[in-house]
Amino acid sequence: MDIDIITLFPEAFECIMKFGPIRKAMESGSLRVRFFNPVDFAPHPKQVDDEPYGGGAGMVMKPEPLFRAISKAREGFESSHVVYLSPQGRLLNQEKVRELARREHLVLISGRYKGIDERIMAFVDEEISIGDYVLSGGELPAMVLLDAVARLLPGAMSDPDSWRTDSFEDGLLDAPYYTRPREFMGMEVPGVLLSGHHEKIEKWRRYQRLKRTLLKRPDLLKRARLSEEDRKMLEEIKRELGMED
Ligand code: 4GT
Repeated sequence: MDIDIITLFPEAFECIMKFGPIRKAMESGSLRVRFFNPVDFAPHPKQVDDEPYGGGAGMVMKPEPLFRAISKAREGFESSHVVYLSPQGRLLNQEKVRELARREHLVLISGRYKGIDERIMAFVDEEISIGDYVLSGGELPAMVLLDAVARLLPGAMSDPDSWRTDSFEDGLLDAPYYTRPREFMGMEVPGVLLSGHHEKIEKWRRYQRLKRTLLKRPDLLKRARLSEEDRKMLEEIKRELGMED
């Protein structure tokens, strides 16, 4: 897929392009990333921001350079999905990430200052937020989205099956993990993980995922894909924890 990023600070993305899933997806040919700087689309004197109408503190990104950058990015694509990263957007989750990863072309707009001129929203398909907090620019949110999408593309992961057990893949949190040594500061690795009994290990992991989700993010259980066996296990966990309702 193709991801184009509209930003005043393309250099900010350098560190994440050098390693990890984004680099791997690019090397394997499943991801192309380009940058469009509104400064390059601004007429003289290359002004990309201006004072807000109505007054008030801070500057606003001017519409023309943004529009011209979006139009340039869209050239040659049949369908482009334009995303503006902003605190006003819908919260990003793994379901949305999966949906975006299926697109042919994403255009991500990273804002600065107080944000972009509202009239640019006429050319935006979707507004996405990465959480309920304010950042000084949309670059970090675009990097978060880029990383989350890239790791789902073919060739991005050294172990391509690894995503199957990710948190959220079926709406549950991930199970706990342990590695060597068997005993650390008096704490033992759960015996079942050393048993070599695959069925028991899978069952233990499922149990742990359900228990963790119930305790840490019960809100997720409402939307999780649960089998009949999962529901039974969940009832058992609630009984053990004295959480019967
Ligand atoms: C937070 C988020 C975001 C910002 C978020 C426009 C100028 C918005 C600064 C930008 N802060 N962008 N996407 N929570 N700040 O996703």
